[in-house]
Order: sequence, then C-alpha cells, then structure tokens
Amino acid sequence: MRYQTVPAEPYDWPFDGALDSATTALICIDWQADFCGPGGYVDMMGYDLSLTRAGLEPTAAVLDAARARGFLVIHTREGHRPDLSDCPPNKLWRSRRIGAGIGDPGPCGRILVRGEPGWEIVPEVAPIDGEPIVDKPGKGAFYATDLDLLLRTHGITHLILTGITTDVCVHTTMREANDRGYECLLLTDCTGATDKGNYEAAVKMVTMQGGVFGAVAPSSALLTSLGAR
Ligand code: C5J
Repeated sequence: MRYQTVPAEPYDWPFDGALDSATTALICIDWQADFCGPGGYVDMMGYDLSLTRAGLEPTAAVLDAARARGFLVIHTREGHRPDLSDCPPNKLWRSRRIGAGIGDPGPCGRILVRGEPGWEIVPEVAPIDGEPIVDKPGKGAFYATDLDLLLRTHGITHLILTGITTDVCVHTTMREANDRGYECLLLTDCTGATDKGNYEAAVKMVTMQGGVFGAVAPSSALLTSLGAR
C-alpha cells in the first residue's frame, strides 16, 4: 500500500515519493535495558536515562501503526558472546576504564552480554512474533550481521529508523544504510542520546548537504502520512 510522502527536513521523504509498506521497513535500534533501563550499561556509566527513554512512547505508537499496515519491522540488539570472543580488545578496555566493563556483573546481569536481562529489549517496544531481531557486536547494524540480506530478500529499499543512541548506533546504522543505497528517515522524537548536545548535533548532521544521510521528521508527520492520526 502506498502512502503520502512525509513532510521532513531537508526534503519531503522519501525522495522518490514511494512510501510503500511493501518496500519500507521500520528499524528499531538497540531499545535494550542496557541503554535505557535502570541498572543497565548507560545507567552504570552515569548518564541521564531520561534522555534515552524519551523516545519509548512515540516509538510504541509508530510500531502500532507500522504493524497495523503490514510494514516489515526489524529490531536490533548490541551485545557479545558470553566468552567475549566477539568483543574487540579496545572496546573491552575502554568500557572497563570507565567502570562499566563489558561482561562485568551489574544490576541487569553481565553488561552487554547476550542472554542477560540488560541485553533484552524493554517491554514498551518489545518485538512480537515473526519480527526479525538482528544481533550485532558493533555499533552499526550491518557490520557482522545478516541485516542487508534480510532487507534485500524482503525487497526493502526504504528505512524508517528509531532507536538509541542517536549519535552512536543509530547514526552508524543510518550512515551504512545510506551508503548501501537505502533511502532513510530518522524519526526525531523516537531516538535519544546520552547527551542533549550530541542528540541535536546528530539530527542536524543528517540534514546537511541536502540530506547527506537521508531526512529527519517527527513521528507525528509519519503518522499523519500513514493516516494514523
Ligand atoms: C552505544 C548504542 N552507545 N546502541 N550503543 O554504545 O548506541
């Protein structure tokens, strides 16, 4: 089914006017307790959880609308094998240096380790049966995963992104997706960073050079285009 384009910055999205449930996927990046839950990785680093939790409610509304209209929904999770054999030594070293070591025990189990409570996606935006979940060891969702294969076999050419954190995993994924030719829209109220300035800068960066990585819009604009409000 085809929908109206989304009023967005710096251009109405998508560029080709083809907002279509057959070719567009909603990507929900790393809505894990480790990044937005009490006792998780971001909390252990001492950052303000309200910043990374702010996008939960709008994302839940977008998920409802996307599911009701048959869009492909894909979730990602950042995390490592329990033996940490897929965690580069510099990533491990840096996390330990700031007192939130990957693999160390914490209130949500071992930090950023697959299968632990902190690695789970929080209930507000949890996957439902049939929605693919992509597990990734890095920041970008394409590196060392089958995301590109999944998207291509589903015939997906357009991506709508939500998730945390804006300046790290969301940006890395959006940049990689853009380089691969996917037409990307970042929903500004469905993402958050551990720092307000970083969030604002990350959103602004997308809009430079005529939309260097795609476009940005509030979720209300998308929901209106989908006839969901
Ligand atoms: C970080 C992420 N910030 N999901 N991961 O380390 O953005």
